[in-house]
This record gives sequence, structure tokens and C-alpha cells, in this order.
Amino acid sequence: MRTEYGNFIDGEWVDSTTGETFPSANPADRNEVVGTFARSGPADVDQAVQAALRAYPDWMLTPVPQRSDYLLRVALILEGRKDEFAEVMTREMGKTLNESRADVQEGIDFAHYMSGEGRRFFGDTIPAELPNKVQMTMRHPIGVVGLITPWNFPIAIPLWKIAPALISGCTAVFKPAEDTPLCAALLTDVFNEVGLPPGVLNLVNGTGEGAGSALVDHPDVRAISFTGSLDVGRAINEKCARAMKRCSLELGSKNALIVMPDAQLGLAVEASAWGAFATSGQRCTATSRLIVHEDVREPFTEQLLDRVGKMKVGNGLDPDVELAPVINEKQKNRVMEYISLGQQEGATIIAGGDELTGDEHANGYFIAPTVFDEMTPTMRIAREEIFGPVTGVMRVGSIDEAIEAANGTEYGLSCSIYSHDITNIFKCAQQLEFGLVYANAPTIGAEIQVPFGGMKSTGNGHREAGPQALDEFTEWKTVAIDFSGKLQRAQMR
Ligand code: UN1
Repeated sequence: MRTEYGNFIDGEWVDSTTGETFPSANPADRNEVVGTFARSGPADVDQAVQAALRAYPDWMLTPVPQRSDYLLRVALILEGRKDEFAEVMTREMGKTLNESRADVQEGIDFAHYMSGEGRRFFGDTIPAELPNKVQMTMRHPIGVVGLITPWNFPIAIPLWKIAPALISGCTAVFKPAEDTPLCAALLTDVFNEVGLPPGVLNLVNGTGEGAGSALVDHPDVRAISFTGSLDVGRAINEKCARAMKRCSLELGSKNALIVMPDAQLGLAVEASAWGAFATSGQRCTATSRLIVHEDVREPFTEQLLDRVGKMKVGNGLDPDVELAPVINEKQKNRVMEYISLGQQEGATIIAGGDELTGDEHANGYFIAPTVFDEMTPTMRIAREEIFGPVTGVMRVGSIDEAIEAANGTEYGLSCSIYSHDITNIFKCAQQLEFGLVYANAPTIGAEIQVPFGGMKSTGNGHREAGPQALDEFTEWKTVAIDFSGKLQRAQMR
């Protein structure tokens, strides 16, 4: 398999103008370099944007069902290469092979789904108050868009952005995270293989400072779709606001799982372990707070510790491993800093808390699954996104207190309640300030046909996935046709 890639611009793989490259390494074994990629700069971004601009007029006039066909073929190729892509993903990003397969599957599902949306792509017809006049709405593509994606879902999230952008008639410049450029290059190669017209999808590799900012700043880029941290999202939002660009942000969160006394405890424990430690806690939907009613706190924590104690930590290619490494050294250090901060703040560690450095873990970024107890709402570990295998138990005395605690951060992506009491469940559905609310299901694992996104600082009101994904990349246009043969004046009654 090819492992050296430049940028994909105007239908060709080309070297970057900087001549610089960077390696992508395996988080489970830093000595294994999975590939070498272009470290691009503003001139490369400009070339990609120019290619996208040239491709735009034909692409926006291509009938939407024809645009669908490309996506359908992408989905079919990915289906055939699912295992191969999953293995690359585990070697480049670290997560377990089963989770990598699920990531590719989420991408396949969404490419299929968006391909279907292209056969609908509905507008409305709306009655007119004047005779012999019809009115309708149609979606209009926003133009050239910049797609900046994270490393935690290196196939699914790029497709969450590329698929609706292309169906909508936009042309795109894709800037993937610098931790997962091989996954991005393989995905781009699939779009090339299905014969997508040159310039419709362009890939520019590099860092956020070197390439990402140039994409955000480029005057011909009409919209940015970004998934990543709150700090970077805020900076992008400010720049886009000034330039009057569409900007869609999917940022951090501090998700919670509420356990009430009538919950099926075993299920709540399984969901907590899965939600907190799948993808090593590196999901924006990860369960980083366990809000547990005091009546069940003891048996809940006991069972959770028992479950967490059984987790094998190691290389994601090992089928027995449940907890894979975190993405890189910097992230490992950040998570370890939060673990010591939690202790300083007065929370107690009841599981994990340390970095694993023995023989089998010596060359990777492994952190034991960590559970805090006695976490309180004002602690930074209870308010800030850690993005690692760390969760904490907070105790509450009622459903109202649980809801207040859950809502007590600036974020709002995903919240679960474990209870069989219909009142508790509907109170949560009504009062939780989260874009995703689950009852008796974990905080992770949203399906692609439902809108995905968060309230408060998790985003800026846009939704990815679901039919709403098209709203990110289109403007509504109202078209009125008067066939009365005379000048009709609205409202002049
Ligand atoms: C993310 O972590 O950014 O709901 C996305 C989930 C996945 C998507 C997570 N389907 O956990």
C-alpha cells in the first residue's frame, strides 16, 4: 500500500510547495511510522481553493441524482475494503480493530444515506396570495467549502462533511487532522477511483497553523465546517463572523450518564464502562461524568470497578484489548495533568490513575482506565473536556439535582439517563440542555440518520448527520413565478 502522499489538487496527487513533510506514527508503537505526508502552507491551500472554484460551476449544475451516484460508488468500495481500512485506522489512530471497523461502517452508512438524500433533496411549494403565481423553495449550494476534521473518527467524520457538501453541489477543500493523514489519503483515493470530476474534492495536508488557518482565511472559501476543540472553534468562529462566512462547529463536551435508584444497575455499569472507555474516552460523546443517586452509589461503583478492573489495555490490533492507547504524547501528558489536577481538587482515584510503561506498553501512549470518586460540580475535572480514559462519579439525591448537575457545564452534546420511571425520563428529555438525550442507552453511538450536534459551547447551532446535514452546505432560495401576464402587487389590499 502506498504510504507517502502529497496533496490531492485538481484530480492529481501533487507535492506541496513547501517541500516539507511530516510522519504519521502508530500511537501503540511510536517507532512504527505508517506514512509520510506533505506539510502544506498557504500557497498549497490557495491552489486547492482555485481548483475547487474552477470545478464549482459544472458541479453545481450537475443534477443532484448524478452527484448521488458518485457517493453510492464510494460507499460500495468502502464496503469491499472495510477490513483493510480498519486495520490502517487502528495502526494510525490506535483504537481497537472493532471500533475502527465501526468507524468505517459509520462512513459507509452515511455515504449511502446522503446518496439517497440526493434522490430527494426536497424543497417546498408554497401557495401564493396572488392568482396565477406559484412559489417554491430550492436549496442552493454555498460554494467552495473548507472541511477541517479531527483524528478520532478519521473516516466517519470526513464523510459526515464531504458527503453532504458534495450532494449539495459544493466543491471542497479537505484538511484532515495531522494525526490521521493516511486514513484521509485512502479515503480521498476512493473518491478519485469513482471518477469524481477534478477539483470537486481536494485534500491539503498539514497543521492547523500552516494549512487550516489559510483555509479559514481564504476569501474564496464560503463556509467552514470544523470538528475539534472549543479553543480552535472559537478562533475559527471569530474569523468567519468577520468575513461573513458560514461556519459550522462541532466542539467539545462534558457528557453525563445519570443513574437513578430504579435503574437496571448491571446495564448502567456496562453503559458507563463503554461510554467512558471506548475509543479511550476520545469521543466528543464520551461519558466523562457519572451522576449517581446516593441510594445506589455504593453497589454502582463496586460493580463499575469490577468491570474496569477486567479491561485489558494494549495495542488495538489485539482482539482481547478493550482500552487502546491515546493518540499522541501531547494528549497523554494533558490527560495525566488532569488526573493529578483532580487529586489536587479533592477527588479520589478509585481505579487507574497511572500511565502504563511496562514492556508491552513501553513504546505507546497507554493510560489505565481511570475513575474518580467524590467529584463535585465546581471541580475543573467535572467541567472541562479531558478527552481521555477518565471519568468521575458525582452523587446526587434526586432527579432534579441530577438534571441540574448534568446541565452545570458550558457544554451540551450527549446525556443519558438510566431509569425505568417515565417521569424521570421525560423530565430529562424536556430539561436537559444537550443535543442528544438517551434513556437506557449510552452517551456514545449516535446513528447517522439522526441529527448530531450539541447545545451551548458544544457548537453554534448547526447539526451534522440526519437530513439537517444539508443545511450546513446550502442556502434556501425562494423562487416565485407569476404567469398572470400583468403586474401584481403583493400586500396592496
Ligand atoms: C465524535 O466523537 O466526534 O455518537 C463523534 C458517537 C459516534 C460519533 C462520535 N457515532 O459516539
